[in-house]
Amino acid sequence: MNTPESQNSQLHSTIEEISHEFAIAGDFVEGHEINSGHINTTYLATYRRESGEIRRYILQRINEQVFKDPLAVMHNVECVTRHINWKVLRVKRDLGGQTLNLYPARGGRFYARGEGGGIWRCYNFIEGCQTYDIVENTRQAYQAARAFGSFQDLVEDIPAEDIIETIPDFHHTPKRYARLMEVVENDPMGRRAGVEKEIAFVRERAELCATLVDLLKEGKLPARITHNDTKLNNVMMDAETDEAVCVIDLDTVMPGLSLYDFGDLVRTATSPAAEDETDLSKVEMRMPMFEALAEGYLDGCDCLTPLEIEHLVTGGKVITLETGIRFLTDYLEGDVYFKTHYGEHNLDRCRTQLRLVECIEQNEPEMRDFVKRVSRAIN
Ligand code: ADP
Ligand code: GN1
Ligand code: MG
Repeated sequence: MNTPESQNSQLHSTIEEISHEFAIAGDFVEGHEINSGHINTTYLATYRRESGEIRRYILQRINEQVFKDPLAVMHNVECVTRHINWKVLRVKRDLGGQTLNLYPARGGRFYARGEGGGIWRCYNFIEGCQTYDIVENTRQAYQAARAFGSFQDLVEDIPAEDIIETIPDFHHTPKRYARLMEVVENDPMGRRAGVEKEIAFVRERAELCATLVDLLKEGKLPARITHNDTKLNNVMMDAETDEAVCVIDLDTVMPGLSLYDFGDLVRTATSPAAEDETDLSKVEMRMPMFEALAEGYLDGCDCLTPLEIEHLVTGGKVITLETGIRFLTDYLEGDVYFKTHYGEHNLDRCRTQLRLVECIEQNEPEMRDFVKRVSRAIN
């Protein structure tokens, strides 16, 4: 029978089996799934060493629907973790003392093939920390932004040719827009009639989509190696002090624009509403959070050009619109990309994003003024 107990013991044996592929010492104690990400399958596995010491590990299966070439993802993650460990040692950046490390697997690789051929990897569990889906105070906002800013400086000198573009045009917002319009046209699931308002909202902002990509094309913004998925729950924060300890989720580290990285912090750390909140009156631009983000990012990152700083707010607006577009596209396509937990999940997510775009538009002059003031104070 498929009871919760039997499901649990099945999960345990899956986790134990895959963890045996990696260089982990001791006996398996327990395991469970972590559900905060939208992409990979993530398990926490606990082991007891001979000495009695408890050690925890993250086991993760790369989502091959999203990452068509998982070994290229592993190549990038290996390169980035090695580079960061080197830099932390040589340049002694204060990163709270924990970095992300891959555990070796059989055959000298850093990945193992699970049942059905899936690619798994194993990381150290970042201890004493937690992730947040919603920022509770300005200290968390500042800390998260400073960590991602300092991550930008850490990866800045990875040679671009060492990194594979695992999802081409990941943050090419005009292409995301064009794809949405294609799906709207084909309407494969017959869902279009229910989302005309959202489609119109996006259409009205077609020009905004190209703003940053155009500046890149014109050579006015630098192409950098960036994280590309700087949502709030991709940074581990000390559970007692709220200090940001370690940036995680390195799968999308690729050439990109720093403004999308700052922007995704604005998208995920300014509103008190969950990404899938259905009461849109709760979506809000909290200026103190935005201010803490701008201060934190600028404190963490030394490499930004004046034009990048000038466009920090644009970054927030564009990626929030882009993420709304991506959720809407996935909804119209039948929920094939993001993990969803109910039928209209992607649509609910899309609506909070579009509402937040409006909130950013309403607060834009104030946000831009603040960036000007804080960047003058730093220089
Ligand atoms: P996804 O791509 O699905 O978002 P993540 O790599 O972000 O996958 O992992 C999902 C969640 O698992 C994170 O939000 C975090 O809570 C937890 N997690 C991932 N890696 C670690 C780690 N090394 N230590 C502790 N928790 C982790
Ligand atoms: C996904 O993997 P996760 O949950 O950290 C997505 C991001 C989106 C985000 C929206 C590889 O991030 O691009 O902005 O969901 N990651 C990928 O919440 O597509
Ligand atoms: Mg994640």
